[in-house]
Amino acid sequence: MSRLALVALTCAGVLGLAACGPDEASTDNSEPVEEAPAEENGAAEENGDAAETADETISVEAGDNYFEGIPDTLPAGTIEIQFENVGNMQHDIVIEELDNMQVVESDGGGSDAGVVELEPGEYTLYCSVPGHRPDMEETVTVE
Ligand SMILES: [Cu+2]
Repeated sequence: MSRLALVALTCAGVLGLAACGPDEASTDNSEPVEEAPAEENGAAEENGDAAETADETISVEAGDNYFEGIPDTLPAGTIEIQFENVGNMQHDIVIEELDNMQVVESDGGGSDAGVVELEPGEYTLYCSVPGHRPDMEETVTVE
């Protein structure tokens, strides 16, 4: 798609057609501010919609009984967890250091998403379903 087409789409969608006369469309250099952030977001975040408020989005898979996809380190800020439970049992992710806050939870075969604010430090993420924690516990360093 051409740059002009992108500008036109952006204007039509966000500002309305009235704001997009021939003047603005032809002065390409005067309005790069409007479209640049949108393009950067699209490139940097895999899930455009969900990522709008999150600094980082991670995808975690849970099974019977394991976690996959919880990173060793995360940047401080707003973290979105997209949770997919491919097991048969219920699983969740609870953060011990945040008063055992449950961020996501799902029955077997389901999914969930949750957002959590993390300051720098060490966090223990685990599944709070009785008996699961020994196999489902990960330490994450937030920096
Ligand atoms: Cu579990």
